[in-house]
Amino acid sequence: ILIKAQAQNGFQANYDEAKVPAYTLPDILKTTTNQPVQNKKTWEKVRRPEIIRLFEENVYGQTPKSYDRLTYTVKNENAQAMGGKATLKEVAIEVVKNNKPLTINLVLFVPNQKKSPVPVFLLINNRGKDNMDPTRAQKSDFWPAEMVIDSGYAVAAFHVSDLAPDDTTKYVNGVLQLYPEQLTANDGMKAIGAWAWGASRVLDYFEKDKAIDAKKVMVVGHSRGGKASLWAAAEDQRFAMCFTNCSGNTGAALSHRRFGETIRRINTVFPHWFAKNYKKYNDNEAALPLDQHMLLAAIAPRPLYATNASKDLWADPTGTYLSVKLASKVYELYGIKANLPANPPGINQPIMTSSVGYHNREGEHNLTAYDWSNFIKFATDQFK
Ligand code: GTR
Repeated sequence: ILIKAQAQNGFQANYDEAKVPAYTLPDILKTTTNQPVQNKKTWEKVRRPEIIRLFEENVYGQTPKSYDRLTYTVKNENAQAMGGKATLKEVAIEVVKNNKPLTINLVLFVPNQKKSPVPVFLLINNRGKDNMDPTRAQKSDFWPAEMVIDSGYAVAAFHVSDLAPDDTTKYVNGVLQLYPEQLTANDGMKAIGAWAWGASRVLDYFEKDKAIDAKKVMVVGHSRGGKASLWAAAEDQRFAMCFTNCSGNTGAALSHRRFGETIRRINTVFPHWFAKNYKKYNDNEAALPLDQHMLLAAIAPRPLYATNASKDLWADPTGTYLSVKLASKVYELYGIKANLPANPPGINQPIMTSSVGYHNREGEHNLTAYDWSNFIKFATDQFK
């Protein structure tokens, strides 16, 4: 057994499975008043809304749903992009609330070979903007647009900084200007909530774009972006599918395990990501009325795919797999059996069922062509 205790910014992370504390997770299939959830009706009417409320109140904050106006401008269109394989659209999506505007800059490629409307992969881009270069002078496996187009899907991306700059003080300069009440509320949304909000506004735009099948929008995120892709898909049931890549703590991994990154560490280094209330759980995971398996379950019955990387123990691959497995119980209420094995699969051995999928890629914390090729395969299986 590899026993490694690594100091990260002065925080001791546990990487020893034997040192994972004993914990009891809240039961997904029991309501807060301890009633069993035995069918999808009770799930949809009672338990799922309860779970969303628990995450709003304790973790990601409220997500304001209303705005006054959404308009868009196609800033640039090129029907001969990617050597004629795709149509590029650069779209400025403007959302207005109380006379305050916010612009989301969307880069979208639609395959020319396919009959519209087509399904789309939407990336919440938390890394450099060069990863979503509309000119394609810069190409990156973080957003391998050509690969996705060649597979017959549209591919889109927006940058998180349009919604909330990823910075402990500057995060307020974005969506939060439209909803100032969020800034003071203990359950107000912060950066991760703002990014998820942005994904939903892009979906609002897709509903107006005839090239896109708005019933087949798949939201993708890596790491902090993967936390946001989960929250977006959990809250907004219009998303058809969710991909959460190496999302780790307060993403797809179980917090109660305290393996790798912990709540105290994430709240300290990234105080601008989650609602103020979440700080109550620093070194106090046992008090959480939830864990991340419940967030994953809130996506059911829509397909969900989670990943890890073998050298990224910080994001707790085992805790992520367990979370997916626990969430798969809810898919069973819909008659979709995952039958996931008790233990995580080996490295580079994806598991794809008709509800959930998972892989642990060899290598570092990143979003790569390997990850995307499995996303495409999983999506294609689901849409068959
Ligand atoms: C880390 C953070 C993780 C993850 C990662 C990333 O520093 O601790 O939760 O979000 O950044 O986004 O790459």
